[in-house]
Amino acid sequence: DVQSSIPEPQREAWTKFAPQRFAKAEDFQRDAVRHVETSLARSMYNCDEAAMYAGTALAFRDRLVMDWNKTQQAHTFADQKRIYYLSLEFLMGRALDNAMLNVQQKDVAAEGLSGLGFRMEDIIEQEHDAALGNGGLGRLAACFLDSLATLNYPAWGYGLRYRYGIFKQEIVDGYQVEVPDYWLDFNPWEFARHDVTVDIQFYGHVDKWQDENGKTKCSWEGGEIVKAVAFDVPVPGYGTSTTNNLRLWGSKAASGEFDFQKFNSGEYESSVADQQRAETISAVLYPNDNLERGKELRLKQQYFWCAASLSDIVRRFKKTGRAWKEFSSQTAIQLNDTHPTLAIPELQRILIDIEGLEWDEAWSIVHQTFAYTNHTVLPEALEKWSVGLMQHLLPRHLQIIYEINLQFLQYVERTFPKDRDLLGRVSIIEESNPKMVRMAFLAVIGSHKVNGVAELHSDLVKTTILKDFVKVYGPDKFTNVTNGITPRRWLHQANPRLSALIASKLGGYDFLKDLTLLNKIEAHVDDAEFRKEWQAIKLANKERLARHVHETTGITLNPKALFDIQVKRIHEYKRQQLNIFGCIHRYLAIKAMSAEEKKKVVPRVTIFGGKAAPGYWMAKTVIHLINKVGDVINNDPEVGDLLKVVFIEDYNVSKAEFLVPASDISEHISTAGTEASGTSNMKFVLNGGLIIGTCDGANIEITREIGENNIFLFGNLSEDVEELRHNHVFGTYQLNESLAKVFDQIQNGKFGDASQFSALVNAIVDHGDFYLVSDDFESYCQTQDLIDESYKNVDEWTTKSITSVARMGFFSSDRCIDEYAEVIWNIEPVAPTKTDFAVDLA
Ligand code: B1H
Ligand code: IMP
Repeated sequence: DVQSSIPEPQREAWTKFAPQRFAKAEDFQRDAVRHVETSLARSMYNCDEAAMYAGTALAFRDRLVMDWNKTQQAHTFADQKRIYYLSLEFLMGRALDNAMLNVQQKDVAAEGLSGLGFRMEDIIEQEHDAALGNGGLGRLAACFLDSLATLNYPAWGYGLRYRYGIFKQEIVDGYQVEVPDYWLDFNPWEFARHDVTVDIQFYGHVDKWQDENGKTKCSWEGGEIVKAVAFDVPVPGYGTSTTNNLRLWGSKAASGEFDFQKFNSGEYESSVADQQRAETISAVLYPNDNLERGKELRLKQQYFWCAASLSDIVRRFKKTGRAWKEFSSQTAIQLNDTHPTLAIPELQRILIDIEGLEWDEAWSIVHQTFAYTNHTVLPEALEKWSVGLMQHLLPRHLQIIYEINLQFLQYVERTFPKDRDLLGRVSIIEESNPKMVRMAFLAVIGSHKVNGVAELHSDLVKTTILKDFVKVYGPDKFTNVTNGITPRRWLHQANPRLSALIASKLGGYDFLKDLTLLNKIEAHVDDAEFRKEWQAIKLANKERLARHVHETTGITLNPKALFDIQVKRIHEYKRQQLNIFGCIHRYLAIKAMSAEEKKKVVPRVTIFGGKAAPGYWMAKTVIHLINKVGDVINNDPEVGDLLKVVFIEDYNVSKAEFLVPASDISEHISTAGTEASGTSNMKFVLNGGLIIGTCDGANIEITREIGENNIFLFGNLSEDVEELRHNHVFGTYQLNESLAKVFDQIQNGKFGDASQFSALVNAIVDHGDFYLVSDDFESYCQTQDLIDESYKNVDEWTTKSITSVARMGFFSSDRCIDEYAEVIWNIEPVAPTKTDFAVDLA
């Protein structure tokens, strides 16, 4: 066998010279200094913070890589079923802090850095975020990778190596301006595998012929080839040596660097054109959240990434020498939304056209292998591709999709012979002009399980967009896995002082691996010292945020004020407009107050942050309004400390890490039934903030866990939405009175040129108020008043805060991944190797 094929003396040398764990600060210093000198060619005379970040990252990378190699070997030897998580987005954020904490060597490094004249916080700040995602969907994928490694599952992520992640947002005169995010200048966390490449085909045509047995065969011929190159990123688990792999594909021209013939004949520009065309595929992340826009380059990205990943997965399976019928008991592939749905016809194509399996045998392997997670029921986000575009780009796949559809529809017809309309409703092909391929339907048909991401959402999936498929397949194919978040990044890393306080009461950090242990802090809810420290931590986190706001905007915040935060992508369904209208309402109320009345007001700071998709004009208008309202309120001497409105530029994962611990209240106020889950709601509560929210997404389960006394719910319910919308269009609907006064101010030019904001107002007044802002406004404002009252009672507030944190154990992504592993993937962990390298195993 492979293991015993290495002779003993070689084995000894490898073991002896492999990098060791840092036993003391000096060990860390030795490696960091060596890397600054030899990897960067710098010296102590020009070692700035950026250089010391690089030295630190490389010193830790050495440890990670040792564990990574061992893990990959162990997983290969274990020969167990693996899970492959296909996601077009991985919103990883920074890696160094996470790596230091996961291998439990941050203290040693901090001491070492201080001896070298640097502060840990400054070094961590040097790192560029890996922002290969839009929002919740991409960050969920990142939390899942953390949990998969922590729980020792044999798992790989597959994604695209975008040269440009989500754009950087600048606010200029109150408007969003997008700046490209080139993040690869120095990225110590990726390993280019120039030897791991896959040729990916596009366009061309399909040849049909009869083989020697008279069987009809198809092959995809011609077109163009682009090369996929693997870039691997190590993903360390917490307190385990397991370090999994995230493989990101970069694109480059298949035919070497550029066309020498053209170059030599003087056509310099066109000689590089092919190369540039190829590299364009992985150049940039599409910046849309919950919105689909049928662009050819996006479809190319999707196929490029699916085909490269499947080729890699199939290659790895074939190395085991197993029979094809074992493929799905060795391989689980999770589709993160419909973006990787082309993997379904691609695997079918590989099996029938290349490996020579029969259709039925291949299809049973395919649909046993895949499972599909739906993340949205918003119609504008459901992917459809025109048949014409697919015919042009992927002619063989379109044929296979038609065949899948035919067989499916024949089955439906046999099973429900009387329901003729059903066929049209469940067909993968929408008979519109132009005809469209409905990717969600293909994903459902090609998967053995379909899940939503919170209970209400999973119910809505079954009763709305996939209702007919429940009829066809029965309810068991559909399930719920409520989202979760990693407590390593979102508590331990983001809020180290709170994590330490909890650890002091629980006798250690075991809760970071089993978050349900948090419930034990409820026993300390009356402990005066504990409560004092709890409050002091929140205040310190708010002071840190206030310093950031002062440094970046010049606005002075009172850290004792109630900090109210809404940070997430800007979207009409998330209703930042409701929040900013609420701020104007509050402002008008303060302006109307006597000096005596003002004394009773709870000072409030309302903080917004988030990006609008560059082409989403209404969302950009919301950003503009927030900034203009902030200008007026923040500079009104009659208001002073009582209200501040701040927009934080360029919200990203790293900013979330210091915003989340600084909230008293956070807002999760989507129109009921529109937010599939939300995950920042979980992050805020885990850090001792309370929530104002609608009965939507995971808010409902958070309420069930923490108790309805500990959350501020308001607004209409999802079952009422349809009728309310109908009333706007056909009923005798009256605009809410307070909201009408807010609109008067906007229209009078109080916040600058009124015409700039008319679309926002008209959407509510004239165009049916689809997101029901007016319907929920009264209830929203009343609930905000209730929050003020509650905040005045510091003791009561602190009790709510502690109790809520204690009851958040359910929302760990570890629980979530264990559910996927058991219910959907049927995979088991692989025991971590005992190594001398990074982590001491108990
Ligand atoms: C979510 C998306 C999404 N749902 C299309 N859908 C995209 C759809 O680039 N696109 O075309 C990008 C993203 N993102 C979010 O997923 C939900 O809105 C959240 O409620 C949920 O918490 C999150 C994770 O499940
Ligand atoms: P792949 O599955 O061929 O892509 O290999 C991924 C990783 O698994 C390699 O980098 C090795 O660390 C490990 N690996 C691959 N093949 C073997 C093997 O035969 N024995 C032990 N480890 C292996």
